[in-house]
Amino acid sequence: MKILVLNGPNLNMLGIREPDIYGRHTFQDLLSMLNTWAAELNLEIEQFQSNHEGALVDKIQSAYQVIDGIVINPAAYTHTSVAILDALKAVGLPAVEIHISDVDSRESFRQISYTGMYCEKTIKGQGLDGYRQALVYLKETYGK
Ligand code: CA2
Repeated sequence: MKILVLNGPNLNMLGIREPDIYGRHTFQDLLSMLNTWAAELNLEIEQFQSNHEGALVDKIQSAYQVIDGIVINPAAYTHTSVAILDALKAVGLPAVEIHISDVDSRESFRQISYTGMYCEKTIKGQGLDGYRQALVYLKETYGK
């Protein structure tokens, strides 16, 4: 089973600022953890991070018919991007949205999710473990 793991803008800065919200692990730590979890779950993963909306749209489109599921933290684009929502709809793959922080207890603008309107599950406020939970969910629900 092949999973595309997508991270949106500024997540490459993890561990550098705002540790009270996003923790002390770096983005490189997250990439390593994802590789470890994927190996444990016998999943093949492709990882991609971009600060650019169109690059994320292109990557989602490239998953069409070659990827079995998507784990996405669209970061700030969660709250603004109809383009990413439409790309997810276009490829029609099972998708899980993840947020490291508990967006529901933050500013009101973070409580709107366009991308979540497509995703079948949203995991929030679980720290980096949320990514592992998303992989487990896709494996248990769609694993082959
Ligand atoms: O909680 C999450 O995972 C978010 O998707 C993170 C986004 C934020 O815009 C969403 O509302 C919730 C922000 C990612 C930026 O990450 C930073 C990392 C280090 C320092 C500052 C920001």
